Amino acid sequence: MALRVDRLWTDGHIATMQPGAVPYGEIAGGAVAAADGRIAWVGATADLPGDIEARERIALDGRLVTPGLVDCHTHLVYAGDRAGEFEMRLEGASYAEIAQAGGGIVATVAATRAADEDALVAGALRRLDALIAEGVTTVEVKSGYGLTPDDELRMLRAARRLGDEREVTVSTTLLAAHAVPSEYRDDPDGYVDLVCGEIIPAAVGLADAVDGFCEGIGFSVVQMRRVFEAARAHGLPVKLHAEQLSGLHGASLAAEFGALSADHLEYADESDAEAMARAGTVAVLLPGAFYFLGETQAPPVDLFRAHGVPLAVATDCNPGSSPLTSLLLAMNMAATLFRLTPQEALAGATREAARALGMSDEIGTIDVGKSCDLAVWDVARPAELTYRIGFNPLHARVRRGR
Ligand code: DI6
Ligand code: FE
Repeated sequence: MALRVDRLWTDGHIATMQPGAVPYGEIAGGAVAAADGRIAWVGATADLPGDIEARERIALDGRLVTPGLVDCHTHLVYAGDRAGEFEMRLEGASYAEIAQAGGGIVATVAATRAADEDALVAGALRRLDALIAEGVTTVEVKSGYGLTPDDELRMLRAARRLGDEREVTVSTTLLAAHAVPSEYRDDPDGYVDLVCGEIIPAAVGLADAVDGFCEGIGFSVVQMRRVFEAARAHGLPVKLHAEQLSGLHGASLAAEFGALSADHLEYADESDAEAMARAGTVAVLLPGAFYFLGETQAPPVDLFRAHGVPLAVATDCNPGSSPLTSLLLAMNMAATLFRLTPQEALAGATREAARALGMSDEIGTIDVGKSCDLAVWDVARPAELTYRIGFNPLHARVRRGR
């Protein structure tokens, strides 16, 4: 019986990103076919079944094809900006000092609470469009600038709407445990009660996961344990901002709860790496925040490699610590600042980012049966995606076969 497909791309240089002995899972002179939005066939063009019937054929002329990029850690939805704080930091104040003085995250909270859902969507779309222009087909979006039940839910609804407004898959994360809002300044545990007792239950159905900021200026390991227990009770997977500015072993706590990922990780140690490896928790590296805050302690990539912890790379796009809307630049920074190989950087923005979202069955590699999300690039070699700084070689982007 003839193989009937909707679209057939031929003569591409395909980086399937399938794990194995072949770097990048490369297929020279490759072809990919899409049927009903899914990958129906992938292999060498010369090996295509002779009776394949395609409604549309597209010759790629040797262009590179990768899985659509996956940005697995963003805070795309927020209002206002923090350029003034950037100026303060350049005049000598630290990120933590600004946060303690009532700036930082809580400043964005005030602006976000004042914005309605349409305004949040409109602001986020500008940033999302920059990601999409570079081949991103799946994006994770966190709440965390509302910090009341209504404001957190409004952020999640805005995040979900991004997926209606654009051809992109959105994974939503409840980050109510991002900062203690000013009205709870004298009762942080009271805020944790609110997160566990009200906000998490209300977010079921709107959030795909629960996150927190485990830090001296955020929440302690003891407080995060309560948040994770509430998430577990409501059937939601967890992830955590951990060891960004200090080593509290939040990454080990995340691993104990079988977290999808632990993110940042500059101050993680070997015990954290061991725990993450055992749990299959992905290390999401966020070089944009490291760069923008002028940090000097890089995450222990060698330890992660030694223990077999999967490595992902994301933008952490947010107004305070990483106003970055280029996943390609994050990949370049992961290589230059954290010494990832170009192959690790591309896997980190495709296969491992998909794993960090719990979406490995659907996206992240070019494999038969997965969603046909592709990026076609005007470059010859996969390493070029990580090599250039501030250059966008995207030729075409395909989501669900279209
Ligand atoms: N760590 C970060 O890098 C962002 N959130 C977090 O927990 C920063 C968010 C902000 O400064 O607005
Ligand atoms: Fe973040």
